[in-house]
Amino acid sequence: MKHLPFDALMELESGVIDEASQVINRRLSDMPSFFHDQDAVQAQLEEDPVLYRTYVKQNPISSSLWNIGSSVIEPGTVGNEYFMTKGHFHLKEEAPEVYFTVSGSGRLLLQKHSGEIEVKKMAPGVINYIPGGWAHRTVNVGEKPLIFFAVWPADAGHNYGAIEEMGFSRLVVNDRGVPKIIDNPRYAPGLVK
Ligand code: S6P
Ligand code: ZN
Repeated sequence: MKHLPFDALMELESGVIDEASQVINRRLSDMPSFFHDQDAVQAQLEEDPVLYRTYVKQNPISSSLWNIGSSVIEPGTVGNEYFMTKGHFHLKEEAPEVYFTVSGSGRLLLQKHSGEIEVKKMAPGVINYIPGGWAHRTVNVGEKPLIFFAVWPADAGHNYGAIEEMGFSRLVVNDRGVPKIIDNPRYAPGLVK
């Protein structure tokens, strides 16, 4: 298999990767069950805000071993829960990932199947290493977009179902303007491997 060099340009202001091969827009209606306050979800579904966008660039000439991408999470809340990504395990469980935050302020939730959880800060310049076997979700706790760059093995794949079923054991909520980590009352460990 041939692996050829390629370049990409990420606009630092917007997080957009030029000529991305895939652009994913996620609105509230794409993930209503992921938020704990279902009354707030119903109330905000009419407006159906875009929560985040992801730009993925694959080697256009040969299949590459790595995907590169960026994500832009808008500021805002559903009820008191900050806008966030769905979160996922990689289908290929051992596949790791690296995030580099360009701008904004966030939290990275990391959780293993065993329930072990860690919460990391995301801020400009911070590099987060996500080992294989840890589900990962990013949360924008600031007032402007949270923009980060990511690199991960091209064959990692995404398992969203496990997180949709069991959730993360912690929620990140806006408590009078301050981000707070609280227990998730709907956390259902053991439902899914
Ligand atoms: C891919 C990587 C990111 C996320 C993106 C959106 O492995 O972790 O590019 O896909 O941040 O999150 P999610 O959970 O909706 O895929
Ligand atoms: Zn990932």
